Amino acid sequence: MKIPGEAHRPSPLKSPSLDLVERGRRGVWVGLPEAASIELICAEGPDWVDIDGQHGQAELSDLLGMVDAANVFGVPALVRVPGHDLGWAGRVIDSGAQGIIFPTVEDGGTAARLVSACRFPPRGNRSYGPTQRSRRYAKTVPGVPADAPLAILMVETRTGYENLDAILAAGPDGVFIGPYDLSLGLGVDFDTLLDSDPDGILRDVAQRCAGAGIPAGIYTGSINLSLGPVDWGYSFMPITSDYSLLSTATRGVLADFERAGAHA
Ligand code: 3PY
Ligand code: MG
Repeated sequence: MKIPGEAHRPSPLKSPSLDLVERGRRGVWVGLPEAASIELICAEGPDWVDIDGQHGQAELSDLLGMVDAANVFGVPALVRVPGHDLGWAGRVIDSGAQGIIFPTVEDGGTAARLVSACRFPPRGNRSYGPTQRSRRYAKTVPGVPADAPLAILMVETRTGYENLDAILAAGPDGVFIGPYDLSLGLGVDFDTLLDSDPDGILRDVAQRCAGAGIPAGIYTGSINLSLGPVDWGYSFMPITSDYSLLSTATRGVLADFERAGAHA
């Protein structure tokens, strides 16, 4: 019988911790469902990766290999889930992810429910399943596993922004702005929102998160678009993605080849 929390040969793989305040600025967003591409990316030393289960292609069964491929390089892996399904969320954090990003959180009740799903009792109501996999549980005593995974909530609508205080009151480990969705909701162009924050909403979110002692992050996807948010107090962001790296690198090589005069 499997003894909860114990293994004859414990895994040598350590679960890296994710510091969203001091080491969060050089994240990489991953959409392809490939452990091999995560491995290539993590060997270059980003601060963290996020496996995108909302708009990317990864399935639940891909996560174990993908998270391990990041962790083997000491890189923490987050997973963005497609929605607010708590069963799905439990399986994602059981796969060993260091944190979970929930999209489109719009009110305090939802925020509290999602944060609770990431914490074991008595802090929350995450279910304990040590008979399946034990190596990710820091403690071997059944019933007192460490509350490791970070619960990060996305604010990406006007309603979410209006309810920011209630969302912060749920005690998430981070708030993450989705500027693509938010720009649609606000009727502002994406680049303009990140460049100049015309209505001061991004600055306001960063300030209120700082007031609550909760790290603020934002999807930027590029170095240039990260400069404003870093200035405004955002401490974690993905500065590129696997999709973007592949397409820009391929475009560059094709253009270079043409410029070199070798194109048929
Ligand atoms: C958004 O910008 O809306 C996002 O969800 C980023 O992935
Ligand atoms: Mg979004």
